[in-house]
Amino acid sequence: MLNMENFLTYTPVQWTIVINVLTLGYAAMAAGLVYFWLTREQAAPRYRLSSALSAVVMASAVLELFRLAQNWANSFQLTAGVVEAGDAVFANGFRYMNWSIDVPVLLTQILVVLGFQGKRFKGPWVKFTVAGLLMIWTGYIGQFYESAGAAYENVSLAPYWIWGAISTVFFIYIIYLVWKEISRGLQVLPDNGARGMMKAVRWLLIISWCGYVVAYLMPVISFTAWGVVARQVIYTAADIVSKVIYGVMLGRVATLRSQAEGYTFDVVEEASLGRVVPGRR
Ligand code: RET
Repeated sequence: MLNMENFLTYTPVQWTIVINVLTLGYAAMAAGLVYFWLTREQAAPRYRLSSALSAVVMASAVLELFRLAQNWANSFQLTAGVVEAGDAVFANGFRYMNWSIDVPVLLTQILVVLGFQGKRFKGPWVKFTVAGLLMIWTGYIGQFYESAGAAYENVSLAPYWIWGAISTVFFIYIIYLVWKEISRGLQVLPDNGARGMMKAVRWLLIISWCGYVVAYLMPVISFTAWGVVARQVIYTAADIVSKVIYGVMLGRVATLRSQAEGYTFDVVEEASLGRVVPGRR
């Protein structure tokens, strides 16, 4: 069964807002990729994996969001002043496949920045990964039923609610774990801004992840063209906050922590070669 996007017609303005917002999405991820690559040495080697993980998230998101924007462009055609469904199918499922990579990686980043090692790392890592994948894949099944009732009159909306509810159980478990692990990790963070930043990360994660839930609910909130526009705007905002801004903040925690532990990053002029190289003191 198809996503609600396929059953509606759009004004040229609505269609354009969506393609523009989807483009902003992958442009922001490409910008993030450059940022995380260029700033990777600002943290001590021990915490540098955080930048690498952000870069992994960016690369997969650029590809997925680019594919999704093309999918939007190909799925509709302009006929007599309105944009209506064409031959291709528009599928938000691409997003869920991208989350299968990004959610475990984003959660792992917390453990890296908190400096957990050995069993202290592996225990929560396994829980984060398993719960994250189950949250996404159960929601993936549920979203196939989102147009039941509204577009498929004889199909029940029940599977949509049931799979959504199962997914929410895993979501609540993840939020509980995030809260618990960060609260424990806060004690080892220095008081030079790192601790405050990590507390902010906790809230940023919870609020931005709720955006994905609102997007899932959009077909029952408003099965309209403006509902589609709102959904793609919410997805994009949630993506930029939960991937890019989150990564920048965790990178900052890693840098502040590295500084408190005696690591400094400087740019030194190599006079003989006349070029600027990164150096460490
Ligand atoms: C679903 C289904 C409905 C119930 C819940 C959901 C939660 C989704 C979340 C997704 C987070 C994605 C992220 C992606 C970053 O790349 C699956 C929509 C609770 C929380 C952070």
